[in-house]
Amino acid sequence: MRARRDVVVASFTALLAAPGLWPSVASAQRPAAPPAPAQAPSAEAAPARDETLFAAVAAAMALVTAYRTHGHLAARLDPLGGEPVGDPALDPERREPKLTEELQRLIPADILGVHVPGETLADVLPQLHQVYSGTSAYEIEHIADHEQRVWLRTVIESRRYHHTLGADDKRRLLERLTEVEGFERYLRRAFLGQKQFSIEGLDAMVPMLDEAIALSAEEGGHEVVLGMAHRGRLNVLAHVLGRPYETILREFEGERTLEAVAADPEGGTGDVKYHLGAEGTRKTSAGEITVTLASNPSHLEAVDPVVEGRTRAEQTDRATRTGYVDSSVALAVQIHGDAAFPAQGVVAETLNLADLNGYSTGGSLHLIANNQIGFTTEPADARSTRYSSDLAKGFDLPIIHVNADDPEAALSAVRLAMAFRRRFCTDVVIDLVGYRRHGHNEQDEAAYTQPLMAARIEQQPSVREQYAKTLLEEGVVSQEDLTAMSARVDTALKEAHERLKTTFGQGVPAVAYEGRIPASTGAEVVTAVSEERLRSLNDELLAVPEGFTVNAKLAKQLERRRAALDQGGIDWGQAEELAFASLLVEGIPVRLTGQDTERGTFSHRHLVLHDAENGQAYAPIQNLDDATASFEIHNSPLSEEACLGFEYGYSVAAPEALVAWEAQFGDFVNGAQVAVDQFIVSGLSKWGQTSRLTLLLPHGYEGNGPEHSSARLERFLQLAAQENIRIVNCTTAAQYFHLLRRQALDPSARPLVVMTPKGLLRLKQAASTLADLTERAFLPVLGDPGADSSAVRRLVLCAGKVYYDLAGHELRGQANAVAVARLEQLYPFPVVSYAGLVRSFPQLEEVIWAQEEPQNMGAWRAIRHRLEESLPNGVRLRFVGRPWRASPSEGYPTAHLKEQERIVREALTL
Ligand SMILES: Cc1ncc(C[n+]2csc(CCOP(=O)(O)OP(=O)(O)O)c2C)c(N)n1
Repeated sequence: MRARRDVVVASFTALLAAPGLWPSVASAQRPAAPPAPAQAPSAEAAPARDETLFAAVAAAMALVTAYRTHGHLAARLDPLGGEPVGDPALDPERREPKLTEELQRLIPADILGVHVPGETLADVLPQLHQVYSGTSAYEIEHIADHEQRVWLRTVIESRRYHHTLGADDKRRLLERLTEVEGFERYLRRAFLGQKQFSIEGLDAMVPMLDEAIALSAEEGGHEVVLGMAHRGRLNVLAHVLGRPYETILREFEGERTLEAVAADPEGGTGDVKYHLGAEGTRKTSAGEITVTLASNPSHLEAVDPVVEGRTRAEQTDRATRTGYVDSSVALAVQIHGDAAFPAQGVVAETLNLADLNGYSTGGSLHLIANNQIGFTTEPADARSTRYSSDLAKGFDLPIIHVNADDPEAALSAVRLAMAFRRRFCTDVVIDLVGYRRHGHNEQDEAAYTQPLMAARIEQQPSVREQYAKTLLEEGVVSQEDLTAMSARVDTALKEAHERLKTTFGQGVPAVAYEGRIPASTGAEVVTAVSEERLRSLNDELLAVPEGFTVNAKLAKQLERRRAALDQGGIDWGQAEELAFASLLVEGIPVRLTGQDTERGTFSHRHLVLHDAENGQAYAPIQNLDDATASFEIHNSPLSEEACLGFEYGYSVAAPEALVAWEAQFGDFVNGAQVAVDQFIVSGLSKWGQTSRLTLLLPHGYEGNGPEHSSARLERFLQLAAQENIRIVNCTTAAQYFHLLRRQALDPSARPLVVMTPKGLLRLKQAASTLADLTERAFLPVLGDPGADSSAVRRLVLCAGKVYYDLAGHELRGQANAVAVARLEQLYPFPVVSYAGLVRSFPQLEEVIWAQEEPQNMGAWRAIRHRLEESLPNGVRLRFVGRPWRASPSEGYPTAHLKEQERIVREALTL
């Protein structure tokens, strides 16, 4: 050990002597270095002074590293004056040797590799303190990428993005803060006690968003997509989106007078004012840019993936083969709550999407609106980490903390964040540390639970007041300017309010609501495709480039797809790819994602092939000669909520595209229940927002246990109303083909839930012929063509795979008086087709609804009244299926088989 240390000492003293190593240090200060010894001297022989110097420089370097790594612990981030915890590593006196001022003056800055100005450690130390422990602070040293770390250190220490504002910019900033504060104060005065979720304490957020938007426009962006919860949302709507004051005041008036109630989508419920989305156009020096605030449910952070999906859709050129993504054209901005960010799992799920091929938006800006409280819960009870932002460290993201009462520093934080994004296409987090001036909302009393904090806040001048004082002292504004500024804001609000009042009684224009969905496809949607086109697409889908080696086993399976067009046996995977391909040549883009979706969980799809020799991927469907639209296909990460939310966002922003998400097994979709409940099924009613998002939910009662059987059909049926979604369980490949095409081509867009099968993927009886694709359309009800209508006394109606269990059972041949039919579309319920089916059996005595699910699950409870409504007098309706159960199916295959047999026998036995 000792010998090694000696060598180090020797080489360091040699370094000290090297010419040019101390260029910026006056020779008087320069320590006299001994000539480099030819051989390493023993420790005893080395001059003690050099050893001290060596150790001092090492300590100085460690001190610099400590500032970079832990400087944030000493930063003045809390506007309420909370003392930073500090860190002993930042104290030069606690270093070994003590870095006294005298010693500090001996250590040249050059060898420390810092970018702050100064010649010695004594000069740079205060600068480092100001940079890393001022009203901004940085966490960057956890980042694994060396280039990013070095870049960040350089720009942070050289303050490249820390602009000092000119007088005009300062006045503009003060004006903005005056508007922000004036708006909140006016609302509170005019609508005492109504919820506004005031921004006060985090007012800087609005000019920060202004800055991000302006920078995005400068970089050539044409869209900024924002997602945020309640806090400060009205202020953002008014000032960032430019929604006229009147429209927001109308919402407040609507709470006390029906006269002013804003129009909801026809027949919809509407939503509270702090959930509504909006779109605005901002003029910037670089031109106009669209700003979209995504509609948002109460469920905190649920909007995060939606924002990402919307942004990705904006960035994607769907006229290219694979959907070329240009992340400079749109920026995603997610505003988080400090309690929600570390605690809601969807945040982590969404962060995990950031760098994935199928999901990246080239870096999102995250702004934690950190008011140091979550409702009444304090950080100590809200998270196990020091900062709200710590989760982001695991994703290697830079984190900028900034004191919300230093608005200029807050703008600098945005400039740095945007520069980082531009350079590295990576997410950045800004933790804006402020406070909450009032209770959680305007009906709460903060002093009940946080008496000390509330008392402290009462003493705290607002950021506008503080900034106005600074600008007064700097001579940038006069007292008269300040008075005029406030008066201007107040007058604008009063005038808007007066104008609004004059419109009361005139009615409010209704929000347009899209047409109702026809239960059947209707004449205008042609889903059949010509034989010629299908043949040529089929050939192209089976073609691979010269030299590409398809796995031999797979090649045999794929070859069957060639023969299937002539011999029949078009299976699910083939019908699906033909449907997609036919859409692409008609100019309809398709995006398909899900867990292991490229191959298909059940190895039935194989849209992406992998060269057996070199592993390279090739997707024939992305290379169709006549395709004029993109086909995006991606295996998703193992997330349901973020992935489904993302696709919802994408589908809303790309209404022309068929966007499909596939669950691994349909049952797992309930991991995304928030996305289903809060966006997919209710978005139309709440916000007038819908899409043609398609959920593929593979499942099957096949003895694989309660988590692989049902896909929870009942959940979707319970949520279906006012024709908000479509729910289908189709039983042939051709039905699936027509369904997909209808979903893409139907002029009235709605989300579609497809209860896709597992067992039917390869079942011969479920396969189709070419004629089924060239001639027919999707049929919501499939009758029983083999039945003798006049003999039928019982109609067994079912949905999905159980049909084949019934149709193929040994009892079926003996049950002449029984017809077995299929309800392929469960919602909207095909009233006319069902009534026609029932009427086609004149001797009918009973209808049995046969399902595999327990009686409290599946379709029964949702469609029972529909089944009854069309029954002729005297015809009974009966349920056959599993009894009421707390879990969807048996865990043991033998128990499953027994139960399955019982259901089929009961349904078929007269
Ligand atoms: C998923 C979810 N759980 C609970 C709530 C109820 N809730 C509304 S706001 C809030 C506190 C949020 O605190 P924070 O994230 O810090 O945002 P702030 O309100 O302080 O701006 C809670 C618990 C909710 N809206 N969503």
